[in-house]
Amino acid sequence: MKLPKHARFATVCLHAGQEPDPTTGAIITPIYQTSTYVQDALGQHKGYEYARTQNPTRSALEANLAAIEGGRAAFAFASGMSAIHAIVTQLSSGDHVIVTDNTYGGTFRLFDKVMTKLGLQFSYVDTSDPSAVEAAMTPATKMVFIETPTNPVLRLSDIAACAEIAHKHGVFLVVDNTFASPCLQRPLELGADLVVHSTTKYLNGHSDSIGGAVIAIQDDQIEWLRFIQNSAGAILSPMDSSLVLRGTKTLALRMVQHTANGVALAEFLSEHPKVTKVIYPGLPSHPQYELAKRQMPNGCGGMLSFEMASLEDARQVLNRFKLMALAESLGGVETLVCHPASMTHASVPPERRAAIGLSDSLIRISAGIEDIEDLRDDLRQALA
Ligand code: P1T
Repeated sequence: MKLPKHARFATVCLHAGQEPDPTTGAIITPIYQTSTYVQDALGQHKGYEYARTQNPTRSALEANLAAIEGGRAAFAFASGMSAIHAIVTQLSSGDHVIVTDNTYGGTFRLFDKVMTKLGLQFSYVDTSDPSAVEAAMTPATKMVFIETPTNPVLRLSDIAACAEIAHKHGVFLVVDNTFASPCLQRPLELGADLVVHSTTKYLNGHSDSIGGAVIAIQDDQIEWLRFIQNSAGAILSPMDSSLVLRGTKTLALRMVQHTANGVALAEFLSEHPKVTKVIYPGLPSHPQYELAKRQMPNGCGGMLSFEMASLEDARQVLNRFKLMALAESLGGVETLVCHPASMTHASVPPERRAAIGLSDSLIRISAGIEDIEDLRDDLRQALA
C-alpha cells in the first residue's frame, strides 16, 4: 500500500500516515494504549520512550493531518483550545497579537482572561478588512491570528492579503481553519504560516472526540511545537487519535454533503417570511460572496446562521426542533442548532457581541449529512 506521489485530496485523506501494522498487517493503525515502552538495554529503544512524548497512533494521525493540510508537520492536542494555547506559547511577555474580532468565544476567553495575565497584548480587529490589519500593527506585534469563516457570523478574511501584510511586518499568520476544513480552504497554500483546528469538528466529524491540531511548515515553529507538546503535555490520547484518523478517511465525502445541505438550508431560510436575515458565505447575498468563491472554491461547508425578529422568536424556534439537536459544537454528521449569545459565545461581553453583529436572536446551524428533505421538514415545522 503506497500512496502515489501526486495522490489527490480524497486519497491523501484516506491513506496518508498509515502503513499496515508491521507485526500483523492490520490495515488500520492499532490503538497503542500504553504509557511506556520497554527498552532492550540501557540507552537502546525502538524510538519510543514514554507515551506523552511519542505514541504510534498519534504519530500516524499527525502525519495524516500534515499531509491533508499540505504542511510539513502536525501536532495533535487534547482540544482545539490546547492547540491554540500551544501556538501562543511561542510569544513572550510584551508581545502584541492582532486577532479577528469575531473568533470563537473560547479563543477570546483564553486570550483575554489568561494570556493577558502573562503580559501578552491583543488587538481585536475586523480582519475582513486587510487595511485594519495593517493599521493595527505595532513594533511589538508578533502574530496575526485569524478565524475564517468566523464563528458564528461567518465573516471571511482574505488569507492571502493578511499573509502579505503579516510578512511585510515580519510577523507570522495563524489561520483557524476549523469552520472550513482543509477540504474547502487551503491556508498554507495562500501564505499562512500555521493552521490550527479543533479536530472535534469536521476532521473527526462524528461528535465523539474532543481534540485539536496545529499544522506547521517552518523548522523553528515545528521544533517549538514538538517541544511544547511534550513539555506542557496536552496531548491527544491514542483512542482519540484513532477516532480522528477514522474521521479523516471520509472527510472529502462528508464535506460534499455538508456543503450541499448548507446551501439548501440557507436557500430555504432566505425565502422564509419569519427569518429576517440569513448568513452563509455561499449565498450571493453574503457581503463577501466574491471572496468566498475565490478562497473556498469547493464550497462553503455546512455552517450557517440566521436571525429571527426577536430573542423570544428565536427561543421558540430553538425549543421546537425535533430532528436537529440543540447543542454546542459543530461539524459532526448530525445537524446541530445553537444560540451563540447564550451558549458558545456567552463568554464574550454583550457589547462586544453587538459590535460584531452577533445578535440575541441569531441561531446557528451546523448542517449534518441527513437527507435534506428531513432537515427542511424540521426547519419548516420549527418556524411554523
Ligand atoms: O472545543 P475545542 O476542541 O477546544 O475547540 C475550540 C474551538 C476552536 N476554534 C473554533 C473555530 C471553534 O469553533 C472551537 C470550538 N467551538 C465550539 C465548541 C462551538 O460550538 O462553536
